[in-house]
Amino acid sequence: MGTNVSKDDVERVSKKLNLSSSTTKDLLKSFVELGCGTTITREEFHQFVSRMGEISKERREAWNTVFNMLDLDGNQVIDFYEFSVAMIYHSKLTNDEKIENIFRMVDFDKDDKISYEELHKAVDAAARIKLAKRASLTNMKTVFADLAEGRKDKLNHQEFRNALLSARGKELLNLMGLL
Ligand SMILES: [Ca+2]
Ligand SMILES: [Ca+2]
Repeated sequence: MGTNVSKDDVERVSKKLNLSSSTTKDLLKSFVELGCGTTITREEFHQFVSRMGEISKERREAWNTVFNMLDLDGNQVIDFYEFSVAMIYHSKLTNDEKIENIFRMVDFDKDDKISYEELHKAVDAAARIKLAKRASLTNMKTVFADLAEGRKDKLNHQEFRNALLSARGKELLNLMGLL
């Protein structure tokens, strides 16, 4: 099967994510097998997810949010790099890279800050697709207040990084199924 992903894009993934050429090839193979050409559109993403089982309306909305989270640059398609980040999430990334990617995933409006609403939206979506425990959502306000040390309604890069490295932050990552 052919691919339209350019050599440069493949090299960028391999370099940026520090992957061996065989790992990169395997990822490219999975990407191509999704049959999406160079990028995955929102509709293709939904089709792919629905192949994994029946999708209720509520879950479709949650998957919409997941799509927004995977679309790190917010250009409405998932490219090979964004796909690779998602696929190797648990194994290959350093803590620093994970935190950087989580920041970009949760910053839905791309204003370079994380608000309570954004964090809640991310955890809620994770709960709906069963990555997170729903019950824990009730105290998200407290969690955010703790992360922000009660000082702010939005966290910038550095504050988010520090927050995620705290015990509360680890709890949050756990909650989102990201640890
Ligand atoms: Ca994108
Ligand atoms: Ca934001």
